[in-house]
Amino acid sequence: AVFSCALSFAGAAAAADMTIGFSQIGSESGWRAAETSVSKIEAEKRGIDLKIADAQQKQENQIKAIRSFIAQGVDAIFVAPVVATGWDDVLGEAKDAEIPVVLLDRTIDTKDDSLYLTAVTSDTVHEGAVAGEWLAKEVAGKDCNVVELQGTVGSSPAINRKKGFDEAIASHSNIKLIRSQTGDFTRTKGKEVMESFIKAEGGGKNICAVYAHNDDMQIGAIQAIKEAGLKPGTDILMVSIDAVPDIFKAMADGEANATVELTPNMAGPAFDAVAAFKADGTVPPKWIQTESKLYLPDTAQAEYEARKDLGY
Ligand code: GZL
Repeated sequence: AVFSCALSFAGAAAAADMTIGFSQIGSESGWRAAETSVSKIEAEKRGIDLKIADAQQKQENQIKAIRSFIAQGVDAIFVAPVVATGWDDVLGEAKDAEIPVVLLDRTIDTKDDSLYLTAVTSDTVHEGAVAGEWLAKEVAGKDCNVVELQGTVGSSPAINRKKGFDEAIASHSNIKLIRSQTGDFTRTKGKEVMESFIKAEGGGKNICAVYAHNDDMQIGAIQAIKEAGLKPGTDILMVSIDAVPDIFKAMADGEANATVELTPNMAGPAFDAVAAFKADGTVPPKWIQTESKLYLPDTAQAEYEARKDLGY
């Protein structure tokens, strides 16, 4: 927070005539849609020409988009990397063209962190830990079989949210992770996988909780649980991540129990970091971290109201 408000006037002026290419993953979740709409608002505020390329969740489309932005000679490139590996070559081409790259909301596996100026992301391991610690506290020592809906295979949030949750429940022998599968961060897949978990676990009676790596898969799971004749939020505890309006609606209806916030405004701090870098060479920290606050049903209605018009 200190860094981003240290933006100099020169930085603000530099922003005004910048063109930035944004290789966006797609619109797999409500959160992703909000990130796109918020990045447009933030660009508008700064007079930045933002060109967004939707990759339909395919890495090859992101690589094509990045190459096109390089050919256009944009001032900077933002990437939300759909998976963590396979970026060194194309980001090396951006580096050779002296175009700064900023990673948004996900990170990459690379030995060469000079390939990007900074990464604006939450601590996704911590998000998983917050979810695990909440569940441990909620069940208070009672036996609890958990099923997990993982995000996109190979993406940094899916890898890290699993890691954080596993570490948090490791010291609670009463909590057992009995099934874990990817729902690819989407409502449809989240529902399908939850239906298979319910079928495999005694019609759902054997399931005490669902941990979903994002709220969209959790909303699909809620539908599956209700169609199986069970009550999500009471028969089965529901904890997930993103803090999208629809999870707050579910909480207000007693169908979800906890969510961990992920701000959709990753682009704002990224714009400011690039503007300062362009204006006077200010090098930002390699990681600009956004916060991960836990939300419970007691504030659900107010949080729903606060988010419902943000383009989720
Ligand atoms: C996490 C972000 C994830 C969201 C999902 O930082 O990359 O991608 O949690 C989205 O909703 O699909």
